[in-house]
Amino acid sequence: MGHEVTSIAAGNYVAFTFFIGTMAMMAASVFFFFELSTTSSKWRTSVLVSGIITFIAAVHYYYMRSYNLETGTSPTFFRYVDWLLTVPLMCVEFYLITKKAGAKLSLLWKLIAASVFMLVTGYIGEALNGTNESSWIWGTISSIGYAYIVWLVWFGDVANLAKSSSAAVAKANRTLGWFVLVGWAIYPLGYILGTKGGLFGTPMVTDPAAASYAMDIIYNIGDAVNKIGFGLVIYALSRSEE
Ligand SMILES: *C/C=C(C)/C=C/C=C(C)/C=C/C1=C(C)CCCC1(C)C
Repeated sequence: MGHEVTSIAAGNYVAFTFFIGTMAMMAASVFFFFELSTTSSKWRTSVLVSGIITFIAAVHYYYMRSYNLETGTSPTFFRYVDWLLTVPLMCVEFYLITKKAGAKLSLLWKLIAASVFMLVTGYIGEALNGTNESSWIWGTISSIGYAYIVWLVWFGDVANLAKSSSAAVAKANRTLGWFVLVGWAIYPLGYILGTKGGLFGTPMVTDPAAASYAMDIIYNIGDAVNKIGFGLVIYALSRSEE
């Protein structure tokens, strides 16, 4: 512990963002869980899912922080396990808010399938091809899943159902849509900087250690913005509409 604390304090920015990430995710989980008791039953499951998302992330961040301190490398495996659990749960949030307007389970499965496709191909690119020039090909394949989610939320079934729902749901969906379009775009940026294939085969950061540093910091910022931000949009919805 003493050793861990000193090596975080000694200007290790990556470890510091893992540390802050752990704290932020823990604090957000406590907040969402405690607020459940004053949340109307209509929105309780949605706010609960917000808390589960940040809680799962808090546990992974705790592990990733130690992993990063002990090995000095990116915790790629834990990162993707976290995402494989939390991103489908974010898809569940879209399903839950549009369910009353008639969202079917098939829509939930479309969202989940697209997110798993995006993440599995991203993992192949990062864990198995991150140190060779072809990583950009996997990043591009992964982006197809990402683009499909953006499309569903902005123009597809999610958008249409949200529009035919209450004004509060329509507004929440638009805000969540911005998170998916802009907030989630932080991740491919981390991937471009952190893998050797970078931009169409050209490494953006040539030193491998610096590349993995850049990638972890960007992913950690992305997670804080998106997981906590998503949860707060759902929370605001639960407060604006009883
Ligand atoms: C809480 C975690 C979230 C919201 C993670 C989202 C991750 C992505 C949107 C990742 C996307 C990627 C691409 C679009 C291409 C390159 C590979 C990925 C997996 C980084």
